[in-house]
Amino acid sequence: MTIPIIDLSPLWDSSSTGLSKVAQEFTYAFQEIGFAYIVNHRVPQSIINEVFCQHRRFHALPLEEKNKIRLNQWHRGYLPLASYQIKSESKSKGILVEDTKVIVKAPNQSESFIINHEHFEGPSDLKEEELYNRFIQGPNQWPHGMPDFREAVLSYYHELEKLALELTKIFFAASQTDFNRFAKHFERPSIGFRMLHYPPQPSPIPEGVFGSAPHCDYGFITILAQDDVGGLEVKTPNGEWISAPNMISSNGESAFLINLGDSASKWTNDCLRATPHRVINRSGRDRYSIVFFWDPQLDFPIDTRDLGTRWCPAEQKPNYEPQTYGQHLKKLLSRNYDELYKTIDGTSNKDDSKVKN
Ligand SMILES: O=C(O)CCC(=O)C(=O)O
Ligand SMILES: [Fe+2]
Repeated sequence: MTIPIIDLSPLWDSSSTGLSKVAQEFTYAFQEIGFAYIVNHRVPQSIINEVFCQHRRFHALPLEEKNKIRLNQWHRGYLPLASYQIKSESKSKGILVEDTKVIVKAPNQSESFIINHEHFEGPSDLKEEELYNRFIQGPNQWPHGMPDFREAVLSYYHELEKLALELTKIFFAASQTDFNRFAKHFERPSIGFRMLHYPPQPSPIPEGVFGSAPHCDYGFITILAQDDVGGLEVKTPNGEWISAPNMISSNGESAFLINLGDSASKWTNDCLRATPHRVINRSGRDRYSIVFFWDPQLDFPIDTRDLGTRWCPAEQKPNYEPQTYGQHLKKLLSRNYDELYKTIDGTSNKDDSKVKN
């Protein structure tokens, strides 16, 4: 089994036939394997090159410098090497695919710089502190004295916002549902943005030690860029792990890898796959990747019935009860990061009442 390549070119002629052609390829990719490369994505290569250059600069800083912006309770900032261990198990169609408790023996062998969307949700008369106390809302942190870093990261981030919106339209076309009915839920999306550095894992690599332990992403759509070191692996439906290296398309541009998160899969009643993936850095070299998690607003209701009958016929009961994206995300994030939040800030994000519904 190989990871399909979706050429986005037909999308840019703005015709509905272009969109439906791409949507067909998207449907095939996400019914079959749950990962795809996208080419002709229109993100300038110069912006990709620059963000990777700044990515390396940031992680080359002394630990003391990076620790000045340690991850805070808003889940923004620097996450040191081996500081958290994945605990959420991965399911597909309700069946356990990765039993994390059994498989994972050590924290993830990576360090990250993380920013998220910066807007704040809530009534306009709420005070800033109250907005910050809402789940996952808060200010980003930036390394001091590195304006070029910030500029490169934000240029890339804004390009990926545009691309993610196009991918969302493809998702809706694949679901035979009018995107315009849902567009408002993506006006202030929940975005997670993570620049990961994986030092070489010392050989022999013990079983259960991963750069990134097997997991499914939590949200809607993920867009991944990586260097040429390799190490990312994707689990096919028949249980085989296949490698998903960086791909340079025929026009010389880096392709992106895309995948769906749990919430998108649940929304399609498990018809489109959220696929487990992992990183093991066996290369002996440092690996750098950038992950862009694009999700709807936190108050977005995930309800299969809203997608008409494309994924769940009217007479069939959906596999999941409706819930908001915020409820879904909070459950998964707190499972994996709760201890970390406590150790850094003495606070816990366990209190569900802070999720905005
Ligand atoms: O670094 C990678 O290639 C994958 C990272 C990943 O899967 C994640 O952060 O969710
Ligand atoms: Fe992931």
